[in-house]
Amino acid sequence: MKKLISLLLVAALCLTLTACSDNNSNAKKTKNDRLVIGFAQIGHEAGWRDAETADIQWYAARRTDTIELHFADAQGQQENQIKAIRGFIDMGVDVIAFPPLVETGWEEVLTECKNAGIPVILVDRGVDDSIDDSLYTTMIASDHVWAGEQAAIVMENLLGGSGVVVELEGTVGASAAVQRKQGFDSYMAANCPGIEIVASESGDFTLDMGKEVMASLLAAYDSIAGVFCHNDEMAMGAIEAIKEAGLKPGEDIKIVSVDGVKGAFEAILAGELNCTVECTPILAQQIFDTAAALKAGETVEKWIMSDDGVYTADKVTQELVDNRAY
Ligand code: GYE
Repeated sequence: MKKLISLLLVAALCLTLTACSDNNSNAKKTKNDRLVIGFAQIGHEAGWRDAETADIQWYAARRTDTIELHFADAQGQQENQIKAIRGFIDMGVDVIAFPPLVETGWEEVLTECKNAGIPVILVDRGVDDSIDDSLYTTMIASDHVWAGEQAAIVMENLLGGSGVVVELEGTVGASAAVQRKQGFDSYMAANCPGIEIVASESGDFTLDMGKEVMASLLAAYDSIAGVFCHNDEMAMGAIEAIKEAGLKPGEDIKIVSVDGVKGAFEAILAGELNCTVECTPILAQQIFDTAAALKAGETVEKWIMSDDGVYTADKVTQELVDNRAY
């Protein structure tokens, strides 16, 4: 009898132990099981970038059981982005993501990422073509050359094929600026002999600079018929400068820009902006899904391209503005 009791006790103990170990394996994921991702943001030059940041932080904050986000703000300095990336390497994150402030100067730190075996996702901007493309894994971004071409086609129609045009460029050396310019200028050169681009200057993607540069161009040229702004923020500045010069934005001077932020749609409804070519900053889901795939050892496309639209006045309604996510 005693034997039987001890046998039963041992059996009960085994069952308990099994239950315990099962419990353990079902327990909440430990920290290391989470997708650890380092994001080195450029800074917050305008609403567009703030929307991108908010989307990423919001997305990660709702999934803290599976995602561990380390977010750095480089305050507009490439060297700070590089520092942040090196910090992520030291931490041993699973994936590093960042929008390269400018196209050049990344070889060294990208090589360090590669040597550490950490995949890199470029976000919203690219790096120079001459960089060995094995140094990054993929890019999640809009097609900026396409955006420039679309802006040129719309401008050509707005001007009826002839007139003087000026261009407000984005941050010097940023792929988003270089490629939008390339798309716009080459379309114009190939298709619009009657349109002359008389000036092209950087407004650094900001409203204040856009306004300042536009004011100086208005003082230098009195026959400007159109302005292509590399982002909506500079278009807002240009609108202010045009008004201050006693002219009507959208009528006396046609304005086409890029991004598709809510404020641009409002300006289109007000008749002060003629078109915005979309470039979505809502990239979080793609960033985290891609990072998870990379952590799982999957291969992904080299360029995950956003699906953007072209918004001329005929396509913009109050409903569209009200439902705009950014
Ligand atoms: O268009 C602009 C921002 O890199 C695509 O950067 C991004 C651009 C965006 O400052 O508004």
